[in-house]
Amino acid sequence: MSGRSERSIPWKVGAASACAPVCGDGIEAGPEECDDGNTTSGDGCSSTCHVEDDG
Ligand SMILES: [Ca+2]
Repeated sequence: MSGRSERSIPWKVGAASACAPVCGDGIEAGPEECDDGNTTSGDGCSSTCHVEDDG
């Protein structure tokens, strides 16, 4: 039997959004204290992804 060619596995590493600490993407990473998926202040997690004291 033949015809079996080597196939390179397409490792897609182009999208770095899952690793990069982007405030508002819902992923708490890097310097972010929180990330609730938005960049709205006043809801407990500020626009810069710092925990807000709702007091
Ligand atoms: Ca927020």
